Amino acid sequence: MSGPPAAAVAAARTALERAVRVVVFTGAGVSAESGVPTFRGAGGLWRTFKPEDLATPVAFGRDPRLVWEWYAWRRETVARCEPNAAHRALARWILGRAGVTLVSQNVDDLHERAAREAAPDAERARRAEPVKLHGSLFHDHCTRCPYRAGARGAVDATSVATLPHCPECGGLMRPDVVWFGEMLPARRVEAAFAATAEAEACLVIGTTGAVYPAAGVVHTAKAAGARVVVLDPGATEYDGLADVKLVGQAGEVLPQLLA
Ligand code: BV8
Repeated sequence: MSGPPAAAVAAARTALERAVRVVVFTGAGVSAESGVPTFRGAGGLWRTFKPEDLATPVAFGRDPRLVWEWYAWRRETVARCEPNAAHRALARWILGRAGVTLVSQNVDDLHERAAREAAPDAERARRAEPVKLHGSLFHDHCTRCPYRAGARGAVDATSVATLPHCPECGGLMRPDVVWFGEMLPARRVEAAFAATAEAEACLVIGTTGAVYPAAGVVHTAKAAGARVVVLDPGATEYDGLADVKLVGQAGEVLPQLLA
């Protein structure tokens, strides 16, 4: 795919350089070139699986083995993937300037991995780590007590008894992601929308903008007067409010745009 016209990239770069505070909002598309399936695109997860069957508390209550099998498969798939040129260009750019808040819908931890690769230490890496609105594939939390931990080892889904259980209270563990019909973590929503309300530019990468309340981030930025730059090879819900639309792949365009 040939990239966006140079004039569009220049206009986007100017919008980002002029902004003291920037919000970057990402979706599954930023990880597509790493081999992580998107949700709605060709080969997208929702083409094969129905979200209401797998990504809701009701589905988990109905058949926790099926839901755990699916998350274990996604975890193994993502664990074999590497951050791509888009994740890396973003991490370098954020560490190289002030005033950028990265907000992501992704649960694949590839932004975190790129931040840790790019930063000299964990402390500084945190500046390039995203506000994770929808959680992480690589953490679990107890369905009964506040216990939460990094995912350990393979999941044995042969029976409910073999599924991960809480070492504190014996309750059934579940993936630490936000399912449909569930509230997002309040502190993360506050952090994302606080940064958005005062941003002069908003860079949107690889999202259809169809899932709320996360999708509201870009509308809030626009309403606050931010210049909106949308990078996506396809059509998105944000095209109508974009000041600059860059049609292209994140891994090809971001290294140019953020150089
Ligand atoms: C809630 C974690 C409240 C789990 C996810 C308002 C209006 C309508 C509906 C609602 C509304 N408010 C709430 C709802 C209901 C619902 C919702 O939004 N439904 C939608 C489907 C209509 N929202 C909720 O349920 C939310 N909770 O509202 O609670 C509440 C609760 C209780 C009581 C009262 C109120 C919770 C939503 C969170 C769900 N969890 N993920 C998991 O991953 O398993 S959502 C999940 O899907 C992702 O996190 C992400 O958010 C979404 C996928 O979207 P994208 O990332 O955009 O991916 P997609 O495939 O769509 O697009 C990829 C894009 O990349 C494409 O544009 C493509 O062209 C592009 N691309 C492809 N290749 C590249 C590329 N771009 C660049 N480079 C490339 N190489």
